[in-house]
Amino acid sequence: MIKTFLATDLTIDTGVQELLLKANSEGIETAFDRAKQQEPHCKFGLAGVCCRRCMMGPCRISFGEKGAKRGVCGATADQIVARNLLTLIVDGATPHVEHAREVAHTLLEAAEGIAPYEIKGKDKLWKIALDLGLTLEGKSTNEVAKEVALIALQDFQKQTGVATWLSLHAHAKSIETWEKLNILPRNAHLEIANAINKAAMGCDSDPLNLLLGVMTMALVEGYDGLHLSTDLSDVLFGTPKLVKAQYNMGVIKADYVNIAVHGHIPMVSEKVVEWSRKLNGEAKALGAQGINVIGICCSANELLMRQGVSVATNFASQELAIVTGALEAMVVDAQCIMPGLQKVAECYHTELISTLPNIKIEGSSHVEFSPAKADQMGEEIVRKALDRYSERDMVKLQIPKGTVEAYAGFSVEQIIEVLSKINQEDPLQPFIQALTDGDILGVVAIVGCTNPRVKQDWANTELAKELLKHNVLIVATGCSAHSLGKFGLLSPEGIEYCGPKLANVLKTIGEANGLTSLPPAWHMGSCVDNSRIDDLLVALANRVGVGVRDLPVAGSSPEPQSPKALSIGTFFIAQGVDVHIGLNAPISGSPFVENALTGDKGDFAVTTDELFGGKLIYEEDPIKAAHILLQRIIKKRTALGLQSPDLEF
Ligand code: BF8
Ligand code: SF4
Repeated sequence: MIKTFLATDLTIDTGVQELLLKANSEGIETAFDRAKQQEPHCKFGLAGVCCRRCMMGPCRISFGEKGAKRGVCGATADQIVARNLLTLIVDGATPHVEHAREVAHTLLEAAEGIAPYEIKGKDKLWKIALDLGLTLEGKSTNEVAKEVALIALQDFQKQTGVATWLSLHAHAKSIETWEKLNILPRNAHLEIANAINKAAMGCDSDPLNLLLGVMTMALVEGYDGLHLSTDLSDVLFGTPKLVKAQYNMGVIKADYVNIAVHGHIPMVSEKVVEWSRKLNGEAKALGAQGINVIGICCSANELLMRQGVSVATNFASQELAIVTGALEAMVVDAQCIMPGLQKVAECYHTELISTLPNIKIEGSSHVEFSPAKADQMGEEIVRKALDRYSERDMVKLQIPKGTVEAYAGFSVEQIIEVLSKINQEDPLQPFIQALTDGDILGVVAIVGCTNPRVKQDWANTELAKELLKHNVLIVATGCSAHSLGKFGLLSPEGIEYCGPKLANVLKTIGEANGLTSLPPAWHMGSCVDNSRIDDLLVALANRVGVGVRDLPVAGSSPEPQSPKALSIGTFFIAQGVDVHIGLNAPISGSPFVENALTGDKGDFAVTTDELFGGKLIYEEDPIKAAHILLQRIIKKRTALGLQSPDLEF
C-alpha cells in the first residue's frame, strides 16, 4: 500500500477522499493505490503493438529506427494493432451480448411460467411485438412475450440475413452505408466467433479488413448488446419514468442493514430489492430501522432508473463503499466487479456475494442465480445480509456525510412525454426548434466510466460544465452519469452551469411539467441504455428527415476504463457520431489504424469520418475536448444550414 498520497489528487468526491484516508490509516489497499504501483505503464501495451497470439512470440514492434519491425510471423505494427483492437472490441461487446441473452432467456422462462418475474412493461412488449410484425389479437401477454423472446434468441443463432434487432432500430440511411461496406452482422455469437477467428494467428492480416470487422462487432454491440438488453429489460421491469433519488456515500445509512448491489444484470438486483422489502420487518427485529439497498455502477443505474434506488458511488471507488464499515453485503453479478473487493471485504464484516453461474470471485460467497430460482437467490442473499448485521464493528463505522438530490429516468418514452407538455401533437417539434434556433446548440452524450488513472469524476464533470456553458444539452449514462449526479448536474439546480439559452429551454420544459427546471444533464440509464440515446438520435433524424450522421451531436467518455466504452463508442462512430475519449485507445502504434479512426475526411486513404461520418477524438484535457466537440458540432450545424454563434474560448 502506498503510504503517502493526497486523496485530493485522486478524486474530487470528498466522501471518497475521506474513505481513502480511512483505508490508508487501516492499511487497506484500493485500486487508487494499485494504479500508482502500475506506473509507468508499458509503452508497447499502450500503443497496442504487443502481440501474444502464438507461442513464437510474444512479439513487440519497436517504435524507433532500430529493433523489430515485424513479429516472427511477419506481422506488421498495423496488422498487430488492428487485430488487438478487434479483440478488444470483442471484449467490450461480448459482456453486453451475454447480458442481452440472459435477459431474453429470463423473459422466455417468465413467459413460460418457469421464472418468477411478472411482465411489467406491457406497453413496451406490444410495441416490440408490432415492430416485429407479430399479431396480438387473441394472445395473452405471456404468449406474446414468448414469441418475442424466441425471436430475440434467434439473434444468437440465425445463419443468414441480418440481426433482427438491427433491423428494428437502425436508421435506414445507416443501414445503407453498412450494406455497401458489407459489414452487417447476422447473429451475435457467429460474429464474435468470426472476429476471434479473423484475429487468430495466421488468419486475417489485412488491417482494413480487420477494421471492417471492428465495425461489424460495433454493430453487434449496438443492436444485440445494448438495444436487446434495454428492450427486454423494459419488458420485464418496465420503462423508466422520471424519478428522484440521492447520490453519494451518504446514502449508506448507519442504522440500517445495508446491501450494496453492484454490477449490471437487473434480474439479480431487482430480486434483491424485492426481497429486501419482503424481509424489512426482520431487520427491525434485529434493532435496525430496516433494509437499505444502495447501488454501485450500472446495477445502480438499472435500479435508480426504475425504482429510484439511491447511488453510493461509481466504478473507481467501489471498494471504498465497503470501507465505510456499514455494508452487510455487497451483491455482484457481472462486469466491472474488481477482484480486489474480496480482500477489502475481509477487513470488515461485509459478505461479498457473487451470483452468476459462470462468474465467481476467489474467496467470496456464491448464491447462484438462475431465472427459475431467482426468488430463492433473493431471499438467501437478504438473509445473509441480516445475519451479518450483528457482526458490524462500530469502531470501524464511518460514513461520509451528505447526499445530493438527482433526477433520473429519462427514457425516450419519458422524454417524449415531457416534451408533449409543450406540443402534444408533435412532441419532438419544440426540441428540434430549439436546436434549429441554437437555443440548444447540440447534444453531447457523456458516457462511460471512472478510472483510477484519471482524477475521479473530474474530467466527466469539467467536460459537462464547459459544454453546458455553451448551451449544449447533456445526456448521460453509466458511471459518468453518476459523476454528474454527485455534483448536482442531474438536479434542476444544475442549470446554473448552463448558458442562458439552454437554461431557458430547460426551465420552460420543466415548468410545463411541474418542476422549476429540467436538470441540465438527462440521465438515460446504464451502459446498455446507450441504446436509449441511439433511439433518441434515430427519432430526431427521422423527424428532421436527415441521417444520424448529420445531427449536431457527439459522444464523450472522458474517463473510460472498460473496453465496453470503446465498443459503445465505435457503435456510435458507425452511425456517424463523433466520439471523444479522455484516455488513449491502444492504437497509436499503427499509423494506419490511428489515422483511420481519428483522421478527418479526405486526410488519409481510409477514415471512419469519410466512410461513416464520425471519428474518434482523443484528448485528455476535458476543456480542450469540449472545445473540439463544440467545433465539430458547429461544423455539422453549418452543413445543415443552421446558424451558430462565434465561439469564444
Ligand atoms: O457498464 S460505466 S465502469 S459500470 S463499463 Fe463499468 Fe464503465 Fe461503469 Fe457499467 Ni459501463
Ligand atoms: Fe508474434 Fe506473429 Fe505470433 Fe503475434 S502471431 S506472437 S506477431 S509470431
